[in-house]
Amino acid sequence: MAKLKEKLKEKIEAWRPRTTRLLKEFGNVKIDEVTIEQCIGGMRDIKCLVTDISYLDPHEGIRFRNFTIPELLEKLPKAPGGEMPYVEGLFYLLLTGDIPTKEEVKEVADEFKSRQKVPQYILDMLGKLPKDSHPMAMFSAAIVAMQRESVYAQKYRAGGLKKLDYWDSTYEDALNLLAKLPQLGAFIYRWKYKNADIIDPDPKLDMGGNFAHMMGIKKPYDDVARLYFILHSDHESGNVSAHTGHLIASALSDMYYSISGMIDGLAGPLHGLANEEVLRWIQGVMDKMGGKVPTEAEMKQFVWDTLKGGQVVPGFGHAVLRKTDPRYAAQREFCLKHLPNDPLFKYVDLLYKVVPPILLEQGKAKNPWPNVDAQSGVIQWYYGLKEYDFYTVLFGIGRALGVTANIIWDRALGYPLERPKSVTTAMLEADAGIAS
Ligand code: CMX
Repeated sequence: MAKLKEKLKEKIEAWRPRTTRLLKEFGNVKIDEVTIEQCIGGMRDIKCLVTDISYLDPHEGIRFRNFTIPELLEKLPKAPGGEMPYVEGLFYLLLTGDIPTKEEVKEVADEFKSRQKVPQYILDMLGKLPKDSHPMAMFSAAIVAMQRESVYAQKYRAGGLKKLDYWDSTYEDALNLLAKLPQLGAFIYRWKYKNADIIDPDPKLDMGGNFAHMMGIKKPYDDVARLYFILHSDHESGNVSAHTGHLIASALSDMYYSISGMIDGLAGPLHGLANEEVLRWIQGVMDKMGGKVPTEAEMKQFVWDTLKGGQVVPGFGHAVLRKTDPRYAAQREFCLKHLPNDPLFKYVDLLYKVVPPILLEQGKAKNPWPNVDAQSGVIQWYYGLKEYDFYTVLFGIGRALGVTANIIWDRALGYPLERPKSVTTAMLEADAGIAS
């Protein structure tokens, strides 16, 4: 058994009694109550999911296994000659809670390399889709079409699999799938936008390095890829993509179904697609400005026009955060270091200045500050990835790291089928004392 899996097994066995005890001895303890506003309003803030992999504090931002983003970027082992940590090390941390050594990172990287080859039938299938299919639809279709590879589904069907062992073959599915996502993403990109001039994976490279190589983008794009995948990996369990993955897996659907579904949720403009929307919005402004950077007053007018047109300002606001997203801040720091004079960065920087006061003045958004998506397109654009409808695929590759880690733990701790209860409007009216 590989060392990571062995270590994970030990961690799981040590953790299980905590969950079992909570359920058996304290199952009736109340941790929250639900209002009508929460019931109609998308279940905001209701505490009804458990994960130990990341926690989102509204005023601090995300912690992965209790580490903030700056701590992670400092502590995780880095690729030689690069500024950013190995993505494989982040995955190790998400799964085990421990910062890996260089050797432990190498072991995960070797595992990924041995599993990275995407089956030819998937590449053939992608090649038959219409060229104007959205990259997220292609990505999701490719993942679900690989479902026949699921080790867990095969074992489940064969019978005799014990519930406490579900996590083991789920772990195999996670590694098999994660290892293939960079090639799948890069294939979609090169097939759709680069005349199907496909670049094969390089078995010597780590996940970020290999992705940059297959995309055909030179250094430091390998570091950009590492940064992206790490920043987007997890944001606790209640966001649409993570929650969708968890929900599907709770029916004991395998990793391929779960991750394909989570990609579909990520593809919404209120969620991961916002990074594409930000670029589309800025391009619209640039066209109107004939390419020059608007003055503050002009930019304010564009923002107000968007709001008055009934649209949201993409890249701003958040369902949980109440401050500037630390994932935004990490990317802004990267921009200040590597591309401070880039015109697009200047646009984004100007938006950082003008949008929050406008959203505050409008008085609707609970959080006027930028989220991860406000900044992420700029770096991609700068390094030559200008096809912005591809950006959410990058988010998806990263998010799969967190969602797969969560699903493995869901299975390890025996979390049951998810099944919240719905009520009718008449029942809510009765609760409110206004029933006719
Ligand atoms: N621009 C304009 N209005 C906004 C806004 C924004 N950026 N953010 C929130 N609002 C509005 C909402 O549309 C809502 O209006 P209505 O009452 O008319 O429906 C009101 O403010 C209250 O919303 P909220 O409670 O502050 O925010 P939600 O939890 O409902 O939604 C989010 C959160 C992210 C969907 C929302 O802020 C938004 O639409 N932002 C723009 C899209 C975006 O950047 N999404 C990416 C989020 C990060 C990610 O998941 O990738």
